[in-house]
Amino acid sequence: MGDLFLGFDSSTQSLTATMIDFSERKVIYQNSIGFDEAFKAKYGVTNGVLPNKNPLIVHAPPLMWAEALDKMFATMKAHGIDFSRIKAISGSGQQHGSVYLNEKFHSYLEKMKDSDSIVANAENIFTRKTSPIWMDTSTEKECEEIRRSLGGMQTTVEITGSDAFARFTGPQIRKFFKEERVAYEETAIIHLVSSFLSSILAGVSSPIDRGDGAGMNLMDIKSGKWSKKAFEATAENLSSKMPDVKPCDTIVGDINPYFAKKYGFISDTKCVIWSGDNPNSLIGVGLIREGQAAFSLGTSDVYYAYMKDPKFSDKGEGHVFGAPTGDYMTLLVYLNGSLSREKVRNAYGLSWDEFSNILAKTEPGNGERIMLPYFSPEITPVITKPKVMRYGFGEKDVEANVRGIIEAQMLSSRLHSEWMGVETNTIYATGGASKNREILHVMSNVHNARVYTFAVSNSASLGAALRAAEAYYKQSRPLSWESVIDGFVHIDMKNVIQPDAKAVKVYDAMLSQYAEKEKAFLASN
Ligand code: XUL
Repeated sequence: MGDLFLGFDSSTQSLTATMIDFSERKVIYQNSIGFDEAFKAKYGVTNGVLPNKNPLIVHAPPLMWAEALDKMFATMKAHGIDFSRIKAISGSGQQHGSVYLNEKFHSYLEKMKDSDSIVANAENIFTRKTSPIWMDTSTEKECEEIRRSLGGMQTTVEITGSDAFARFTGPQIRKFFKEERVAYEETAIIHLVSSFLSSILAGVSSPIDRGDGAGMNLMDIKSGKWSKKAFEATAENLSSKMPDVKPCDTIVGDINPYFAKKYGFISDTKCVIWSGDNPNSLIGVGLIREGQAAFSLGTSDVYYAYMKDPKFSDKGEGHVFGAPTGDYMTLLVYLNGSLSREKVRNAYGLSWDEFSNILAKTEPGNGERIMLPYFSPEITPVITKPKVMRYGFGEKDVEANVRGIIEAQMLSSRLHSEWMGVETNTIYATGGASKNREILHVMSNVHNARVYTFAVSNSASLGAALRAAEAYYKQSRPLSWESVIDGFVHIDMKNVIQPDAKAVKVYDAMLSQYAEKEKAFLASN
């Protein structure tokens, strides 16, 4: 029996816990609590978020995230978990979401130590009752103001690692500052989802980690410190409201006595700073070297990679975040992921098997037919007025549409990741659609890379548990990241997909055609 470490993932729709036995190199417990199932009646959420008349506004109740943490511990206790063996805990938060608190947050955390409820004394701690999250797109105006004040898109990217994006925290803070000035002035602390939950767990207001801090348009990406210029571009007096930003291996403190007493933790169980879900996933899928990328095919598709030194897109595409290794990671988010694949499948009444069969029997390159797959608004590239474009075929041609959407998604990920300047030879495919091997063949051929799949899911909470272990051991005997992840990342070696040289050639030639079509569409849209 070895040391145990616990990792959480507080995502949009659920809280997941992953517990590992570090010396046995095993995940020994996994569980998820869906927010709707557990809290719909109390908090009124649907898919984890609050309904709003304005589709651009997407908020969630922050106290629900804290309550879920308590509920998870209670569930684990009921499952017979021995909390006294857990040495350290960390977690992931959905990135960009923000929590606005007044001075009473400190006394709330203090009082919690002797309380038996996580919600007691919490009703008056928030200056913004609900938290804007990453799905909120209501801050385009504030993005433009921040961008302009920082000297344009390119300098915004070079200072903060990303252009100003609607879902990023800085633009959300600016909107609050402009629209609710009194409440903004009453705000003493602005936390991310990650640092808010890190605070609850440790019983003290937590710093923000450098990995997640990079998703705010407020941090200087190269120094890993807050950017004075970005603060000034965002809101008055912001520096007094922001927690410190700290490296990803920071130990925030010992566990909040509230949890120690209620669940039987030893009092010096370490709370390691929480990070964003994407930096944690980087570790959870084992991306610790250049040339490796991961493609998560889910509701939105996310393409991300480890990066040694920061490089920036001159078109403002994608993001550079801090990696838990102390280096960097890059990320592209596509809103037209699974939902768009499903739209095509449903339009022709196909099963997923039939969809795959069409991919298997049709030729790479789709007979020079190209689709631009903007079924809904898109982030990469930014499309606000969605439209599906079909070049050389019509809506009725089932086969061309099926191959068209998958090739478009893969060509777009290659095109828009070129600025990362990394020759990708390995892609780890995760997410629901990674079960579809025909989709992975297209991925492999478009990127000319080997594609691997995984036996383990929940990469963000696993990554958080591994980060907890790394930070814990660093106190006495630092471990290399190779040895931290060794044995935890289970790649399915029997089912590796190798690129096919002929198809690779077809896609090499098709890339510039795709880029031209996209450019023309963007110019006219
Ligand atoms: C990343 C992003 C999402 C959220 C989802 O920039 O917006 O991946 O982190 O949890």
